[in-house]
Amino acid sequence: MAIERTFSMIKPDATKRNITGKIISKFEDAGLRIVAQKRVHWNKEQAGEFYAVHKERPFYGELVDFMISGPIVMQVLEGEDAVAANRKIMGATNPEDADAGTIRKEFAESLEANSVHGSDSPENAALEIAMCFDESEIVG
Ligand code: IDP
Ligand code: MG
Repeated sequence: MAIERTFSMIKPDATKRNITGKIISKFEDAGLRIVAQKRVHWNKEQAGEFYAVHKERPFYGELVDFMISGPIVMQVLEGEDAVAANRKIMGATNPEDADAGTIRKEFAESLEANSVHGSDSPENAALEIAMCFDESEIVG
């Protein structure tokens, strides 16, 4: 196993409910380190660009509107097998399918408002990190 970096976001449903600390604890308790972090409020263009991969899916418009409905917290997580480890800590996309103890099982409100985003591959992690952080903002 290698030390890896992945991109993570805490979504507007979670910032709204003031539970960012509870979510961040899940990453740290599992051994991932936060090596970059910032709170931002995206505009439609930024959210649309980030989720462009889902442009053809029926929920794209609603997803973009949800992602600009409040602030988000972006972070770079570092640790062993960070991409897969983060996906495991997050749980399944639909909270109804998520395992006990995962972030989405404990905190998500719905399939859309599911509290966190995490990169799904090392390649996408690199792209998403580069899209959202300058190299100088990442402090390992
Ligand atoms: P992931 O976040 O687990 O990687 P994706 O399939 O990449 O899941 O979908 C991106 C995001 O789009 C999900 O986290 C969720 O917020 C939203 N989403 C996915 N499927 C649906 C759907 O069927 N209806 C509404 N929103 C959805
Ligand atoms: Mg995804």
